[in-house]
Amino acid sequence: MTRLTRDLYTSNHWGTYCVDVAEGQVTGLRDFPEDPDPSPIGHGIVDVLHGPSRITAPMVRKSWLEGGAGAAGERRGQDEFVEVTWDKVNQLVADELTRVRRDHGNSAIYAGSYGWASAGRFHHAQSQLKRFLNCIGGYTSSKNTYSFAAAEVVVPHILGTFRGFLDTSTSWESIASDCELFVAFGGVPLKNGQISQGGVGAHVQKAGLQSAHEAGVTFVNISPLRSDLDGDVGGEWWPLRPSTDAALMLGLAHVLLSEGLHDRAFLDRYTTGFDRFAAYLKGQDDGVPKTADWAAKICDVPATDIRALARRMAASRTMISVAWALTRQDHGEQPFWAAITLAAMLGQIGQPGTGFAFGYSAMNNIGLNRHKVDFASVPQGRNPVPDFIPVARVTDLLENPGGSFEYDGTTYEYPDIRLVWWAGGNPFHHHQDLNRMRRAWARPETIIVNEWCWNPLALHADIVLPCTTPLERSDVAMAPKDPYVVAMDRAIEPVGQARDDHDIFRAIAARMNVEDAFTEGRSPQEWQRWLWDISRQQAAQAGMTLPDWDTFQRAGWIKLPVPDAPTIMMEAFRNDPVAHPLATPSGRIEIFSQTIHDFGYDDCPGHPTWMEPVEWLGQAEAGWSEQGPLHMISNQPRNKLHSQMDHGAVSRADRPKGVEQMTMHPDDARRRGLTEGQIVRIHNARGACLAELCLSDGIRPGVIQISTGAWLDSDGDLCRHGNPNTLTLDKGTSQLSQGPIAHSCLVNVTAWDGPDPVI
Ligand SMILES: Nc1nc2c(c(=O)[nH]1)N[C@H]1C(S)=C(S)[C@@H](COP(=O)(O)OP(=O)(O)OC[C@H]3O[C@@H](n4cnc5c(=O)[nH]c(N)nc54)[C@H](O)[C@@H]3O)O[C@H]1N2
Ligand SMILES: Nc1nc2c(c(=O)[nH]1)N[C@H]1C(S)=C(S)[C@@H](COP(=O)(O)OP(=O)(O)OC[C@H]3O[C@@H](n4cnc5c(=O)[nH]c(N)nc54)[C@H](O)[C@@H]3O)O[C@H]1N2
Ligand SMILES: [Mo]
Repeated sequence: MTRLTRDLYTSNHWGTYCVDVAEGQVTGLRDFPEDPDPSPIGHGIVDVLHGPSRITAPMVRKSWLEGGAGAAGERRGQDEFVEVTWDKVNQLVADELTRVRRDHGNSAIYAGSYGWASAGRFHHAQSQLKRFLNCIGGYTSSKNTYSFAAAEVVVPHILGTFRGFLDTSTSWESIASDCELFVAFGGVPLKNGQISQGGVGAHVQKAGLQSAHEAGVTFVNISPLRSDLDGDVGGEWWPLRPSTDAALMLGLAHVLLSEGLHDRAFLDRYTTGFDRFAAYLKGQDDGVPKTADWAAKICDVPATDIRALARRMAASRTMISVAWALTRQDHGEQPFWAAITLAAMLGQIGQPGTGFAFGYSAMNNIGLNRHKVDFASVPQGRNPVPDFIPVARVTDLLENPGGSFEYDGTTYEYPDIRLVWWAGGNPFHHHQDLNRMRRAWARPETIIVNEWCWNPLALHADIVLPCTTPLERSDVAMAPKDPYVVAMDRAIEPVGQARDDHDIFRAIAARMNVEDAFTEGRSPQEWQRWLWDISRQQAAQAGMTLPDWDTFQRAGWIKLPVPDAPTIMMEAFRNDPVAHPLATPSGRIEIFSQTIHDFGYDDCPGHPTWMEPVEWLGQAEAGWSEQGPLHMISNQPRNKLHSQMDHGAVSRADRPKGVEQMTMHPDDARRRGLTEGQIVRIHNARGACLAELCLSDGIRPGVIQISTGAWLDSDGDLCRHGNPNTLTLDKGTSQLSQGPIAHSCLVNVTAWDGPDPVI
């Protein structure tokens, strides 16, 4: 290949960068010139690529190596690892897969393997893992995400599709030109807009928000955190009690109904079931009218403000945004259903700048005006194993083989898992109640993990297969939700003996006589061209031209054209609901869903409903400190993506004392005799973690905030490093969706008088 005369590029979920290399090492990343608001997150990779936490050779846990499958159990996370050759590890893995399949069948392999891995169309860890396992008879899989499982299941019943509308959010241009009032449940968190799955060329959220502000849009930030709305746009802050948004929305809806401010014509033409919902609002079913006063008591915001906001919403061109976080709480289906219903009552859905949307700035692509292109992805093949779990039910799966669970109207059974394989995700980051998960994790006979760094997942595996990072392999970042397509250059040789995930699976496939099925005779380079050629055809169908592969490689990146007109969600449906019906049973917005009603779930009735969360501040329960419980918000970190590069410089810079920082209101600190900068212990019946205390009046009293992402560092049930998932509750949102509920969590906070945490 001819030497490139251009910059080297790398791309990941947090952005595109130019790579500087000297003597075979990455010396730094430079911001992508096209990006007006680059994220610092990417720079976190530089010092850890070759750092001490890098996994440089295949490793097997001593107890597993000596005692065989089933011998590691409780010793996971404890006994040492032994370095082995690739030859040896490949044989161990092939033999173990053969044993498990022969004795227990393929359903005994759990490879739901949830997680974000890295950007890159070919080297997508999960796709490679699943493709490989499908070549040998399949695996137990997982459904939905940790991001918004409740919405993924409930919204299709209401609107026909969730993803379809997530992908067509009304763009910022339309908000700037046509919105007057932007009501943001969970705010517009710019920290999250740094990310977009599969790659980002230019970050637009800050500019989008700013332009709307300059155009005169008024923002209302309904959130326990003031910082969920950028201070530059002003706006009002409504610090409601966490996990009560559904009640607030019902209160707003009741005002609209009782004052006749709802759009009856819209409801008649575009929705079904409003009367059933209205009966509930009026209290005809349960004797409790869902008035502003009723909502005020639950949410702890003044009833006069609720009434005033409802009237303003009806009198203005209003956009309602619901943060994805609202689904990650008990009954997380309800805030989204209630928000859609509220927007339907306002009658502005499908018009410029108004209606509703799911989570502006949850990622860079929400509100970004672009064409969606169905770029090709690695074909995963067919999985003949029907068994699956809703993704967040993984501990239940391991604890309860043969047990049953409900999901979207059907009863299923948990298979008996003997082998777990994770590639490209970190359950010791993402799952709730990690102490409970750690105990369940001792049950499978074998745990295999592909990782590049010694994070807690790798430390809890039996067989660790060292993989490359994107900087050590070539690929293409083509994210269907971003107009930039970027060549991901191989900047350096693989570190140590690390191999690409594809290559790891190829070698094991060879031992199991399925190499041809796995590779189809293509090299990684040939696969990438293949993906490119199909994507080129798909783009052409969408009216866009991708250059040929060689031209693209010479250029390093391209930008696809963006639409001339702003995107307006549900415009076609609004214009003609008969010609463009929704994919629901009625073809309309289902404010009442007969389907869900008929499932008979007491925790998810047939219309938006307020149900008390299992844990929330409205609860008077024993077991909390004298000062009362605190509600813990464990939201996304601003300085990294989840747990990735937590050991890198960017993440560590925000953590001068080594432990994660936690924010508390000064009044709560005073009541507990705590002072700024002190190390505290956050605890409840499920576990504990340490944190450095930061004080701020930008948080609702009674609430604390600690970002996710700190690598678990367990001392019994205490995490010395500040991982909040030692505290969160592992329970499904409801029997309908079984989504995770990290944000519904009560804790105590007390001074830590133990030794300083050593990380
Ligand atoms: N308390 C609480 N918990 C939460 C949340 C919350 O709000 N609060 N949010 C939830 C949400 S929305 C999500 S999406 C999850 C995220 O959870 P995850 O997606 O599991 O978190 P990541 O840290 O991104 O994990 C990705 C892993 O892939 C590895 N990796 C990167 N590139 C490669 C590669 O090329 N090959 C291989 N084999 N591995 C690679 C990284 O080192 C990392 O360990 O967390 C959830 N957990
Ligand atoms: N920098 C960075 N950006 C990210 C990620 C990351 O790890 N780092 N992760 C990405 C991923 S995978 C996802 S899914 C998205 C998630 O996007 P979101 O779900 O929007 O992310 P969160 O930060 O958990 O929550 C947003 C805000 O909701 C508020 N909130 C929490 N509970 C409540 C409540 O009960 N009511 C109200 N009104 N507000 C509440 C919190 O104050 C929080 O700051 O972010 C993406 N963006
Ligand atoms: Mo997510």
